[in-house]
Amino acid sequence: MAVSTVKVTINGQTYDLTYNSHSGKWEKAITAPSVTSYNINAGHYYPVQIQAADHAGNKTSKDDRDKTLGGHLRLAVKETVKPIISITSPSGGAKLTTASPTIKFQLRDEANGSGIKISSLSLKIDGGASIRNSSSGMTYNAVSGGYDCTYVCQSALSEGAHTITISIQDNDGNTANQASTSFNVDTVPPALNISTPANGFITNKESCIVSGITNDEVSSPVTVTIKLNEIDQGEVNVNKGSFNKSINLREGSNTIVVRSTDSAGKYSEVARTVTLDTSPPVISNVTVTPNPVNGGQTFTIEVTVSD
Ligand SMILES: [Ca+2]
Ligand SMILES: [Ca+2]
Repeated sequence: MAVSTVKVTINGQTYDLTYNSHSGKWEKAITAPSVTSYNINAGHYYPVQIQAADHAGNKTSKDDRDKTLGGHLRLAVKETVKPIISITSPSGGAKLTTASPTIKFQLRDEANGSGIKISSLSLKIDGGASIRNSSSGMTYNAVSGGYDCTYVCQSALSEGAHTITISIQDNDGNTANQASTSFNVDTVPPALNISTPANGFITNKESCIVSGITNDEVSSPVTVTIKLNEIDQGEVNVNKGSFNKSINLREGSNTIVVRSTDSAGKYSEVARTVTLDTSPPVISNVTVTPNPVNGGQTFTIEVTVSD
């Protein structure tokens, strides 16, 4: 008997195949479904069903569960859209005051995509060994379209510049454009040396020069503030680390606090106590004994002075 029709059904669409007398086969060129098969079932394929009928009205069908032909009736369809990596923290150029920073990033695949393959995650610090989704310090939470991830650096980073790079693939093997961010670790406050005044300085001049040298290894330039008796003395110019500023002391004891702050926010402070004394000593009494004194003899002079 002769075959009358052969049909194929994929993803709810049925197509008629045509007989090719050269090959003796039934065939058709079919446009694949636009959506990846990754999430269709556990096997990640579209089931294909074949139905054949003869002129007598007998029908037979085969599908993906068939013991012999089932393996050929599974159509894998892949999408080709790269997933996207967004590093949300730290921002580029950030100055971090911890040596064990927290890196936050998002992994997203497109709508109806195959989804993020979290086991393909690779995070590198300064081009070092890959840190994986299963690595200590890494957490990842499933969200719509992908994952929100957090990595807490497990060993202290050195002072200075570092770069994080992150790679990921989706379940269909599309590799995201690598994401990276560079930042500085700065755990050390600026060096600060006060040249003048010396601590405990006593003067009769109201005007006092506060001068010194400061700098920071990682996060120069620094800013300097001077407080006199807890009152800020205004802008302090710092030129290549050197600064000097004239301030006006009050009579008596004065407290000067100089603070140098780097651009990471770490600071050093030095305090000086300075005394302004503009009152001359007072001579209140003088005695000369004996007076008169005989020539060539000793006399004693006693002066009472207070300050
Ligand atoms: Ca994709
Ligand atoms: Ca610093």
